[in-house]
Amino acid sequence: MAGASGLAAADAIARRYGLLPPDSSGIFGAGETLTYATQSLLTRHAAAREFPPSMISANPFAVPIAPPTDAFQRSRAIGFSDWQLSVDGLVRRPTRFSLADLKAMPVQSQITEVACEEGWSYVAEWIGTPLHHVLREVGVLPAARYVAYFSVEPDQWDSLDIHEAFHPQTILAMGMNNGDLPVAFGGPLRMRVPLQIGYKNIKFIHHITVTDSMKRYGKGLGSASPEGGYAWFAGI
Ligand SMILES: Nc1nc2c(c(=O)[nH]1)N[C@H]1C(S)=C(S)[C@@H](COP(=O)(O)O)O[C@H]1N2
Ligand SMILES: [Mo]
Repeated sequence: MAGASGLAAADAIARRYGLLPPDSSGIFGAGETLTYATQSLLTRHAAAREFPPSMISANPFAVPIAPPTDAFQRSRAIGFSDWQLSVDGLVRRPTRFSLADLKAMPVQSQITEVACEEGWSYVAEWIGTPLHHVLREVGVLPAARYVAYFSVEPDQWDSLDIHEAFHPQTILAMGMNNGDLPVAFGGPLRMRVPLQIGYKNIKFIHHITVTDSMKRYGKGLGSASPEGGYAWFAGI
């Protein structure tokens, strides 16, 4: 009973502060709301741990990916010179960026950990453009609440709330450990979210959309993960 009324109170507070995650209904909904609301209030201004170069993993493990499509292979053969990131939705200036456009923006390097929900992790240096630079470039409209991002790999997509999207450590990674980002690790363009668990770090990003609701995407739970039983909010 105490647990149930605690969850009800958490739900009421979360609603008041606009802290309901997209997967807040359903069996685990109250628990997801409690986790998201408390953690996002705590971590909104927090930073993921950054490591010294001596901590970079010698043998980082890449989760095996589905065989890239023919279109991906053709792009790879020309050094991804035709790769496009389209950014649209609740923005003033929908824009298509090439990798060269992104590299011309301010670039950040971070040595952070990727942690998979299955229990392993590794530390690497990630080099890329902070997502907030891209979002400022396109001009996010005030109604925006989420930023959804999509891979060229089918069914690989996720979203962040607007605070996480503007977090200084959320970057569009194009480099890893002083080289180009290898395809196995999501090259040429990967969402790198060190404050969230591995599966939010989607590889081969080609589309970003800014929205006020995640209801229109997939089953409306905010990402592909809750459709498979994992939480949308996966803060660490
Ligand atoms: N496009 C795409 N992105 C993906 C995945 C995937 O299968 N396809 N796997 C995710 C999962 S479950 C994890 S834990 C991390 C693994 O990152 P790594 O391959 O760099 O270890 O990538 C995430 N991003
Ligand atoms: Mo994972």
